[in-house]
Amino acid sequence: MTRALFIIDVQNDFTEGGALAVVGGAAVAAGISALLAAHPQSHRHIFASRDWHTADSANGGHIALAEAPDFVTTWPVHCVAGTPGAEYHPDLVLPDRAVHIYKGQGEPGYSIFEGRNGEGDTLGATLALRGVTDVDIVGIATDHCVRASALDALEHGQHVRVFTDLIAGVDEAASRAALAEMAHMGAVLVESTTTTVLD
Ligand code: VGL
Repeated sequence: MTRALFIIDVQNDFTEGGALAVVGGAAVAAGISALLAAHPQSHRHIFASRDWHTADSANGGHIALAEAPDFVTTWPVHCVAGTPGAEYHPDLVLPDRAVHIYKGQGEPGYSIFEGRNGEGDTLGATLALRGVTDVDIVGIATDHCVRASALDALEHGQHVRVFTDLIAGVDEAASRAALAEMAHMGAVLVESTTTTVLD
């Protein structure tokens, strides 16, 4: 087994005070840092994604520029590449070996599999190269980018776990539905604090 951790979009704009604030986002940042500090060896590979949207662009219909966003498929301007809102939340402490994945450049880009590392490699290619078989997923938002990333990871043949104490969602009902869908498709939902989960 070769295990990877996906840290999805723990960015200032998705946490309290951000342009698309998700309640509980800052706590997720701190919780992930605590997990990494307590279990530095538990994941051989760490991939952290950031929404990295193009400025002054609808990014493929994802961002409502003129009309009001519906907060389901259209959103206020958020995570513009290179701005403070697109940075990781300050309570997220990543090890140097973390691979940074940029996604949503001119497109919605919900799934981390739609992103690329700094060299332009897709995540799917990098996972295959590194022999990753198992993926644990944490981050924001449960009902959007966490959901899409988990479903894509399953599609890529990974064993997938979602750490339910280290995610935060935009909408409560949609997040519940997303968790049910992920589980139905084969993801294991588990708290990161469960004994043996990170052995
Ligand atoms: C996300 C809404 C809009 C996410 C991204 O990271 O889950 N949610 N864009």
